[in-house]
Amino acid sequence: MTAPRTATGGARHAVAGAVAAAVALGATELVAGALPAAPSLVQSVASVVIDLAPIGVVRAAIDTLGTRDKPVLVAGVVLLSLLFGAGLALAARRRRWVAVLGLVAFGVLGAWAGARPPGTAAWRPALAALAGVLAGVATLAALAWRSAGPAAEVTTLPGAPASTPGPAWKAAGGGAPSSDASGVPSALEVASRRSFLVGAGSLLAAGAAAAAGGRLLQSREQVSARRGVALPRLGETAGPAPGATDLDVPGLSPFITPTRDFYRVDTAIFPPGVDPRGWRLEIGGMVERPFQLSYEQLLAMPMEEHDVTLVCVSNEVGDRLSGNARWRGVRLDELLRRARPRAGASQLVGVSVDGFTTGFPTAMALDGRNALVAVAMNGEPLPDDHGFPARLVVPGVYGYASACKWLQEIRLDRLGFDPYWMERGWAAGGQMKTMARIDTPVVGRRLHAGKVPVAGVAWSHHVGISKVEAQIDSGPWMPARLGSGDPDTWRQWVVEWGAPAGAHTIRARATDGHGELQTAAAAESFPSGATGWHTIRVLVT
Ligand SMILES: Nc1nc2c(c(=O)[nH]1)N[C@H]1C(S)=C(S)[C@@H](COP(=O)(O)O)O[C@H]1N2
Ligand SMILES: [Mo]
Repeated sequence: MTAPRTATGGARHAVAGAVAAAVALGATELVAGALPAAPSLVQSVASVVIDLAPIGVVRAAIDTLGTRDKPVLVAGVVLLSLLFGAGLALAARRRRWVAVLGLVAFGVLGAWAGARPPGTAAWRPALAALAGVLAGVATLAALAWRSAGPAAEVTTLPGAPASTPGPAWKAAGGGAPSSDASGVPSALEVASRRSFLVGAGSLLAAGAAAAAGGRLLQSREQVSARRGVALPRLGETAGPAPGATDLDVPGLSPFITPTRDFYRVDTAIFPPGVDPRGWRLEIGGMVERPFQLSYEQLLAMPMEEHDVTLVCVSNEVGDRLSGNARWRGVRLDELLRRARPRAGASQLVGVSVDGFTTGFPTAMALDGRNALVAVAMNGEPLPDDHGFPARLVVPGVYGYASACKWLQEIRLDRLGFDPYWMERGWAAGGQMKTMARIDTPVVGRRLHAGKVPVAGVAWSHHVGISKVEAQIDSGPWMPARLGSGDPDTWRQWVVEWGAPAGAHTIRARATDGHGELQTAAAAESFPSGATGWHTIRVLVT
């Protein structure tokens, strides 16, 4: 073989390998989607990456990518798989069993990752992996192994010479059947390359379609699991009607965050997709009378609805990892009274179906605040992303310590137990810090001299906001007009600014319901939540 042909062959094998990996992934997704309660193997492998990655790396990823960390991780797993496939096909040019072995190893990894969560039936991920291995090997065979040479491939392309009048065809001198010394590809080579690319392209499309179909089946399964969920009607509705209290300022966060815009932070690649029929909530641990509730029993209990602002402890000053929703659910203190916590049960631990845990002082759940086991958000059953079928919502406590999604157990424990993020160095307790955020103007956006509203939201830890002030450059602090709200929600604020041309610094600070001014001391989010006055620079022209 001449050198140029070897290079072409190498590229072909690499492409064939990458396509084989893509088809293999597509097949696993399709089979996983078709089987009830089977996990996506791509998602499972990504979960392994999250679990095994050093905590600093996970933190850095969340810091830089925010809520996009998961799509990026999944894309990374897919990309690495394609590279692995390409490398494998190259390594297997002379020994095909190397590729078969590599694909089998790939499948075993996927099956293992898929079977890791406790309670998963191992045969389902195994079956999905097997489909992937078979599809991968078949793809490699079709693309890289089937033909002995270009002549064999060209016959698969009917009418090839007539339909390939491209420049290469012309350069080859009207149909010379072999490469000439100048390295110009022959007609047969051009035809065979086309046939290869068409084949590779079609298989890639088939793999993508299989993956999309699998995802669709999986989401259908989750939706059908939730169908027929009838939420009980409330006798009275707490709080003002959604939107009624909004200060009308363009660019300002609405008082109630629409569910689709609500931030999402969790360790799950995709939400677990809980089937409410088999789901039970257990209230146990250090209690006199442990008990269990089915979804129906939970829904039959007296419900309350409250507006509560959730904040993620990873929210740096000015970040958007917070949202305000109308939550409906059963009072946590009622459930605790029924279970009767024992002396020394100083921590309330939330356990998720995916093993994630939260924990905060039991006393906070019993001090009269509106802590809920929530089943609905903004008038709808909780979406999968936000914890279906039930989650904890505890005013004034950061999400990592309290807001357990896909809740499976409320376990009373001692303070010595470290929940998921505490085990990884974040502070115990989790009480929220007072914060004022400037939503508008937006840094980098062009501003015209004249009336410019400065507006945002401010929240405090179950104490509420009594005052927000904004300052332009080193001018006086100007009190903001406040929107309504209660101790457990953020409040919108706005200051009308007559903006002169030039570069300006805008600062905002809040005072809580006890009259305490938000600290100016800047601290990053780790380990107990960011502090400092949100400060932005804008240019007015
Ligand atoms: N099961 C589970 N629940 C969880 C988490 C998680 O990783 N897994 N993350 C917590 C964190 S850190 C936050 S800030 C909130 C976010 O809730 P949201 O995604 O509904 O906004 O969920 C909490 N509950
Ligand atoms: Mo969080």
